[in-house]
Amino acid sequence: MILNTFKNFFINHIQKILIICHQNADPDALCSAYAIKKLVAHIFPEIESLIAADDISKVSNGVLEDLQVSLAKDITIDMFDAFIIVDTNNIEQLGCYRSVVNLLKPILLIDHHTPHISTTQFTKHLIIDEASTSTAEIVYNLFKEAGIKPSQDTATALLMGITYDSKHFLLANASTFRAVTDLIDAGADYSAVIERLSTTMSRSERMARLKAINRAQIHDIKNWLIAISHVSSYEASACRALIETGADIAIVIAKRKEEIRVSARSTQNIYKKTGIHLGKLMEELGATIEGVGGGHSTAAGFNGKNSYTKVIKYLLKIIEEKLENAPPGPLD
Ligand SMILES: [Mn+2]
Repeated sequence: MILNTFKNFFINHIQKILIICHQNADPDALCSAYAIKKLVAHIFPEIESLIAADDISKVSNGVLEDLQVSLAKDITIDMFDAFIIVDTNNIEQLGCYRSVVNLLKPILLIDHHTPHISTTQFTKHLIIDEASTSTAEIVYNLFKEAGIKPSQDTATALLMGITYDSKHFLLANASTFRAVTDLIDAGADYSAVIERLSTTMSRSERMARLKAINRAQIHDIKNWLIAISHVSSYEASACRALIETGADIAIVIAKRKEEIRVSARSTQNIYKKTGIHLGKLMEELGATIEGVGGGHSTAAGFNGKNSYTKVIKYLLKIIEEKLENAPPGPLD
């Protein structure tokens, strides 16, 4: 019962509480903090609560405007009796607020990440659900257990956090959707959420993506589509754009003076069927051409000094070799 943990925390004589988000706070952190503030006001109306973050992300700036809430300014942490830390699995991520752990005051942690060992050492007040795709979903569950229907604004905030952190429901599970329908029933404005979260890309990033698509060379190797392109910046975003557009593997190179940066992305499908591991591919590139490469199975990068054509030639050769004994790509 997470509500018990929440209520027990307030047994401490608390008059003023600070709700702290991680550095570069994203919409999940900010919206969760906002909804917690509302929940505290509902259950413990005598307690004053403020929200703080060292800084917030660009999209979160718009979210703050939507919620018409401001972050605490000109505060010192010893003004508060207790702290709630949201969406943060590592105290270093609190930035200028990381010293709250040294005050020996009550701290409640609400999060959906696997907690870092250093984090669980300083408090026993933990509401952690790693199965949840967002912290906002956990906060929604607090409202639900308390039998409190969130206001329209709070419901919209929670839906915003859930939508953002579940990557627009790519990572959602049954409880995510249950939360979503409840929140929409409570008046959450889904179209406002989508509009707020989809206007996050800068013009220069959109331009880089469009140029990457325009310049892409497409290699059809055993029906697998390999797209290779170049931009001057936003190479990772350009890779994602090529994958979203239909490539099985996307490689985008950014040339910067003496240096080149290579970003690579692939679909889960080609990784599962062919075993091509981009992190290893980039490591191999680093062993052959001056530079350092590495990463994950479907997302990797390389930084080096060599020429653009040499890198492309090498990567294509390796991919071709690896696909030789692999099953072909899907045909419609
Ligand atoms: Mn989160």
